[in-house]
Amino acid sequence: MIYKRSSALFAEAQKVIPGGVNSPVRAFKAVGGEPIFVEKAKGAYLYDADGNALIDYINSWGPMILGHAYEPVVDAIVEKAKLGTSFGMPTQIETQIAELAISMVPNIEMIRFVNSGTEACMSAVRLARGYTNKDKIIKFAGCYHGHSDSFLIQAGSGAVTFGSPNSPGVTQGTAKDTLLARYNDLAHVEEIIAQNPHQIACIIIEPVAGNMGCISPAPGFLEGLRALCDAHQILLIFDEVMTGFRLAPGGVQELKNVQADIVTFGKVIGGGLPVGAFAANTDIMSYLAPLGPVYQAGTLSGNPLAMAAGFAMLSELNQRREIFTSLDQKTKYLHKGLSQVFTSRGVAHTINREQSMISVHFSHRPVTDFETAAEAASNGMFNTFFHGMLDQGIYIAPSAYETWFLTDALTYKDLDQTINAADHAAKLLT
Ligand code: KE4
Repeated sequence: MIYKRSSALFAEAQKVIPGGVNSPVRAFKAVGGEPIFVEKAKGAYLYDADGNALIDYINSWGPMILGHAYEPVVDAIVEKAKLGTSFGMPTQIETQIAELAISMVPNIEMIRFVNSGTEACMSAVRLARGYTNKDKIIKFAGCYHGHSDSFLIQAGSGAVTFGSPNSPGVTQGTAKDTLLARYNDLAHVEEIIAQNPHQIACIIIEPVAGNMGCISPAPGFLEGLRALCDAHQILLIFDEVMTGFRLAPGGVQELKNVQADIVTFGKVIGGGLPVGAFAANTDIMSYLAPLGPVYQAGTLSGNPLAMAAGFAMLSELNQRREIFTSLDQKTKYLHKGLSQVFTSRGVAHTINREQSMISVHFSHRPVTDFETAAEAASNGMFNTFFHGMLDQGIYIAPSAYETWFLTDALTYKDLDQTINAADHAAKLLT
């Protein structure tokens, strides 16, 4: 594949944007090489600045569950834009998407829209602290909840890739209130709670993790967290920015039948436009300004274009729930094909999958937490695999700490092409 134009665009970008990108993980720092500049996309395909067609397994890190430039979403944005793009005043579309989201997701009665997953998670933690009148939070090593100070304590995703678990700029005053637990280790959570009696406002977790590869909760783990939260008056926050409206219409609460107290959303809920949200029962949400004392605000929160895009996306997913089955079947097919390829090539591997989230780890050991994910990532095999796939026209996440997100626009022909590409890339690993 030729990337001359991307390379030239990258050189220009680096003069005026730090690292030439507006989000670090896009910079290919973890895998080496230069980022690819995309020109347009349609369905399961990206078309880059050099005219290469790539099968996309990032899909904007999750949102494009129905494929790029999905017509009902694009049409909704275009129609809405003709009526004005932002007012800083309430509009009916905000109520419509709120009602729809609440009808799809269990255990939520009210929802507040913001502009990113970071904002949703940051606001959810502030709400939990305000509601419980306690300061400390528990998060899990390898989980990423956005770049708010309280979360950049051995975060997953980009922060891990850059090997700066505690980002400069995060004060000790902030860091002291964030307690770190091991994912899938209930005893460790119990120990932390015992060490900080009556001080913990919330436990925030990716109920299916996606920022250290895809890692499922061990059987009983989420249920155990629920019981601990009930016993110690701690709020359980499910960060469903990635999993919400992707793993099931009602997200992981529906999939695993475990109830969170607050749920955060992003990505799919915005249909590709900047939207985040957090939701809970009326009692908790009534603590939010202007009703209650916990302040939270945003000029573009509930922006009509973003709401129209999200409403069109959620409406499609709500009406055509067979999409979730189709996505699961396609991902299962890919999982089987990849595993066959690696096995036939004698490449040690672990593939983790939950519905349409999947990740490949070149490790003999199961990947069940940050430590095992980091160990698998340390041998450099993923980076070789990444470039091998890219050379075959398959675009997967440029980091071993990320997850592949499938779109229902993928055909089985695309999946076969992906499996064949993996066979070529696997040869580079032997
Ligand atoms: P944003 O602020 O990037 O919209 O959302 C933060 C966030 C919160 N919670 C979870 C579970 C997330 O996965 C994310 C963001 N995900 C990364 C991909 N792993 C975004 C990609 C990027 O940083 O460019």
